[in-house]
This record gives sequence, C-alpha cells and structure tokens, in this order.
Amino acid sequence: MQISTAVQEKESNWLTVLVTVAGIIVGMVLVGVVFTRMGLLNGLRGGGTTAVSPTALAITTENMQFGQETLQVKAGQPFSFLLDNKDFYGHSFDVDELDWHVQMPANDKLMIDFTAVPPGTYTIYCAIPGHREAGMVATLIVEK
Ligand SMILES: [Cu+2]
Repeated sequence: MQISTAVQEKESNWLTVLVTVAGIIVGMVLVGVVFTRMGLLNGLRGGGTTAVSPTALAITTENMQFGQETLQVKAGQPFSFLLDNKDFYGHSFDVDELDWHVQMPANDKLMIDFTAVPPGTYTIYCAIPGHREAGMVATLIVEK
C-alpha cells in the first residue's frame, strides 16, 4: 500500500516536470516567433544582410553608379539609409556639407541612421579617386 502510493506520487511528479518543460519549450518558441516577426534576430543571422526598416531608403551602387539619382527625405526627423554595394570593389557615401563620410565595403550592405538634417539640396558622391568623375554623384533633397 505504501509502495503503491509512493509510485503514484513519483508518476505525478514526472508529469509535473513534463508539463513544465513542455510549457518552457512552447514559451521559447513563441518568443522566438515574436522576435523574428519584429526583425530583432535579423542582425544575428550575419551574412552581410541587414534588416530593412520600412522607413529606410535603399541606395544601391552598381557598375560605378548610384542606383538613385535623387534621394528625398523630410527635414527635422531621423531617417535611415540602407547602403547596398553590389560592386566587387568598395565605394563611399559622402556629403561634405553634412560631414557624412561612410565607407561602403565591396559586395556588402550596411544600414546607417541619421538624425534630422536641415532642409536643402546636397550633393552625394563617392570619394574613391576617379569614381566621382566616372559619374558617382547623386542629389539629396531634404524637404521642409
Ligand atoms: Cu565609388
């Protein structure tokens, strides 16, 4: 009698442990799904990919050209650029008036966040010798 009670208690303890473990696993999976949906894990995956936030403007460089001739942002609010260099050599993203000088590694993407900038029309260029002359120039318009 005593033995059988002990066995029953043991079994119910096992069940409690199982239910707890299952609960933890389900919880972790749910948290993982939420984080993935929020894009928080994208940066951890590596491989040179960067999450694109909906407000980020993509700027591509390919064949010694900026893919976008004109970029427009609103003055007085922060914004992000996704610099996507598709060339097998490096470029740079320079705006002298704003003191922006960002290196763009070959075949890589990077996200840069900017704080608000004053309204105006600015010249974007690549500072690698010869690239600006070859046409790596674009215009940044910061609207009021
Ligand atoms: Cu360049």
